Amino acid sequence: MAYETITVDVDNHVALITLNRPDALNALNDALLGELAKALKGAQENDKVRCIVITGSEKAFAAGADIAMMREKSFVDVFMGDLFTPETDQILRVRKPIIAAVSGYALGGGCELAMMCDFIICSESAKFGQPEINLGVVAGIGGTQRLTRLVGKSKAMDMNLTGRFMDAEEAERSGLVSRVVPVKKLMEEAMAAAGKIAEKSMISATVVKECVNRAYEVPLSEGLLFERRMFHSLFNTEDQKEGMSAFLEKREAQFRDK
Ligand code: DAK
Repeated sequence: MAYETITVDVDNHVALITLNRPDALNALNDALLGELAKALKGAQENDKVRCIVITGSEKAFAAGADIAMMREKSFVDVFMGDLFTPETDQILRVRKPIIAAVSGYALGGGCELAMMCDFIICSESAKFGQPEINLGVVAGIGGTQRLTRLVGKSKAMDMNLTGRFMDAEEAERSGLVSRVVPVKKLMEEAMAAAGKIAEKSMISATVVKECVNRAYEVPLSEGLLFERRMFHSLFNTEDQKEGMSAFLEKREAQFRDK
C-alpha cells in the first residue's frame, strides 16, 4: 500500500513504520495519524509480522500534533469530531509488541505517541517534552497521565507546567526509556530488539504485553492473580513444551505459536 506521510517496510518478521513529514518535523496531522492507524492495523493482521518498530528521522521522532492544522479549530470541531481519538485508539488495539525508536524531538503528541508504544529506545539526541502549555492548551493523549505513571508526579508536573525538554540521559534515569544508544546505532539496536522479540512465541509475547499493561489498570493483588493465571494457562500450549524441552536439550527453541 502506498502512503504519503509514512513508510512501511516488513522484513524478517518486523514491520518498520517510519513517520515521514520531514518539512514539519513529523508533526502529527489527520493524514499521518490516519495512515499510521492503517499501517498498524495491517501489521496486526499480517501473519508475517511479529513485532513493530515506529520511528521518525534523526532530527525528530515527531514534534507534536500539527499546530497549523489545529490553530483555527473550535471546541465544537475538536470535541464533536473527537480529534485524534479513533487513530490513537487503533494504536492501543495492536496486540503485537511495538517499540518506539526515538531520535531528536519527541514533543507533545510525539512524546505521547512514543509512550503509547510498549517501550522506547532512544538515541543520545532525543528530547522529550510536553510543551502544550506554551500553546495555551494542555497535553491531550496521555502527557499528563502516562508520563506521570512513567516518571512520577514531580517530573510530569515540571515538564507539563514549564514545557521544558528532558534529554536522553534524564529520560533513561527517570524510567521513560529502556535504553539510550548513539544516534547512528539507534535503528540497529531497535531492529535487533524487535528481531529478538520476533523469535519468541507470539503467545507469550502477547501475554507479556497484556500482563504489563494490566499493571496500570488494576490493584497489585488483581494484577498478580491475572499474571499467575496467564502463567498457568501457558502450560496448555505446545510452545511451553518446546521452550522447556529446548532448554533441557541445550538447543534453540522453535516456537510455532501453538
Ligand atoms: N506543528 C506544525 N509544524 C511544526 C511543528 C508542529 N508541532 N513543529 C515544527 N513544525 C514545523 C515548523 O513550523 C517549521 O516549519 P517551516 O517554518 O519550516 O515551514 C519546521 O517544522 C521546522 O521547525 P523549526 O524551524 O521550528 O525547527 P527548530 O529546529 O528551530 O525547532 C522545535 C524545533 C521542535 C523545538 C520547534 O519546531 C517546536 O517547538 N515545535 C513545536 C513543538 C510543540 O509545541 N509541540 C506540541 C504541539 S501540541 C489531542 C491529541 C494530541 C494533542 C492534543 C490533543 N487530543 C486527542 C485531544 C497534541 C498536541 C500537541 O502535540
